[in-house]
Amino acid sequence: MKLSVAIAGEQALPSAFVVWRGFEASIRKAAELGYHGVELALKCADEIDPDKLHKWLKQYHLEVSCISTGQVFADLGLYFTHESDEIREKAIVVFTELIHMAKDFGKIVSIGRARGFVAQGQTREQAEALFIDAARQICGIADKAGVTIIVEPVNRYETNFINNLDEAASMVKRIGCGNLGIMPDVFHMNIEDDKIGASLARNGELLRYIHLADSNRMAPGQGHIDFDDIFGGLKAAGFDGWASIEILAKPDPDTAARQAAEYILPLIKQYNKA
Ligand code: LER
Ligand code: MN
Repeated sequence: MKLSVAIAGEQALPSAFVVWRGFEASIRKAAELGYHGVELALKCADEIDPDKLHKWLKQYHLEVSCISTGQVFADLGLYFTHESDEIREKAIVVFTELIHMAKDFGKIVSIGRARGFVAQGQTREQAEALFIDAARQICGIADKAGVTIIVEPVNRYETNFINNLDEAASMVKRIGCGNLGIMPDVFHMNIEDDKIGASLARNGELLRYIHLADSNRMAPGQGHIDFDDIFGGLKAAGFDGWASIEILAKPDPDTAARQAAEYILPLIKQYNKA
């Protein structure tokens, strides 16, 4: 397992849930703290110059773990359950560009809030059908590019659609694409799943990536989540992918990132030895 930290561009909204903003400085600081990679929270591919990104990653010996897409929803207002064909098609265009970028950077693209939700006046079946259709299109494009797509269950206060790992797993199986998996986020799991470690183990075959935060969305170690339970569940699942720190930048970005690295890096070292 390797550890990354979520970062975004200078202009990203507060809802980007990243520790640092500004790509070059974030990559440098992540390397200084011992992270192995950075997760890029992007709203579109032209937010970042690929040549500069290659240069900074090489200079600081870091990788991109994943491109995450919450801002496609939160900033651009695009999502896959929208009743408008035009909005859904725009969402697919933005995802297609991010998938092409991911060919060179991380080979994983997340579907977080851009999955959408069950809107008023829409039935759950209608929302599911729209999502399934869009997810199959996205996965087809990603498959040709050698990219994996991951669906993130998100808690009930943010969406009414795909809240826990069991729901994500049954949706992923219905969609039926080999390059589609799940990205658990333990902050959401702490609200929605029965037991975090047990749910990770039970859904292990579909885990491709994981977001780490504590119960209060502060750095791991600052709340009451049991990280031994999480690492035990991941071990039972045979997980060997990226864990990524996605937390509030409190008390300040540098402190939060340092607290997370100091708490999780030793656990990862131990995990990789066992
Ligand atoms: C994004 O990864 C996330 O976890 C969500 O809480 C954003 O709404
Ligand atoms: Mn998350």
